[in-house]
Amino acid sequence: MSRRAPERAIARGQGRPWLALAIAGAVFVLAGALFVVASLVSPAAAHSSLITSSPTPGQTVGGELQSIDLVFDAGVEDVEATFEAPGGEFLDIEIDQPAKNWLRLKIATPEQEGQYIVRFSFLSEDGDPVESAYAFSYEAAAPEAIAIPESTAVSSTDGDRSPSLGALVNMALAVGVLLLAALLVMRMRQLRAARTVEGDGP
Ligand SMILES: [Cu+2]
Repeated sequence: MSRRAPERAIARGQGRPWLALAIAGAVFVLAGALFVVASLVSPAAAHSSLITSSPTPGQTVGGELQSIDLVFDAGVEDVEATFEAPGGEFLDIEIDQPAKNWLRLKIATPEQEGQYIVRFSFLSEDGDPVESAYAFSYEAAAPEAIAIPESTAVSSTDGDRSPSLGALVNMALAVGVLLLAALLVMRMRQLRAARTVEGDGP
């Protein structure tokens, strides 16, 4: 009995490293594949949504309002927009796009006071079609709309200047998977060590 135990321990010790290596290898390959896929997919995965506008939704503005600015957190394409006056009449607009995430609807200063509705649709950076609308009020004597500083609009547009949330999530995922792999390898070693000791013992 006492002679067989060490033999068994050796036999196990020879078998386990392959299993541990195979599992660890598989996890590492999977982590690598995940990381590559995630980094390929993420630049196109941004869903563009409105982050700021001028006038802002619900705001009452006055003075010489000649443009409506919409700033998104990612680029927009194939933009369509309408501008509806208080009486339901659709006014002429000209759509300008100073940056890929920045729309400027050029309008004539409203002649009527009341609620105006801005409707817009576009293709998101991830290819999703988006439709949205908001209202603001115009009263000639009210303060003018605060223009969106160019730096705000352009810096929030540029995905290259700061890592996007998507990229951070991907990095966290990759680190998590690598950590799991490391833990797994450690656990396999512990188990093997424990079994070797068990086999040696009685
Ligand atoms: Cu989307």
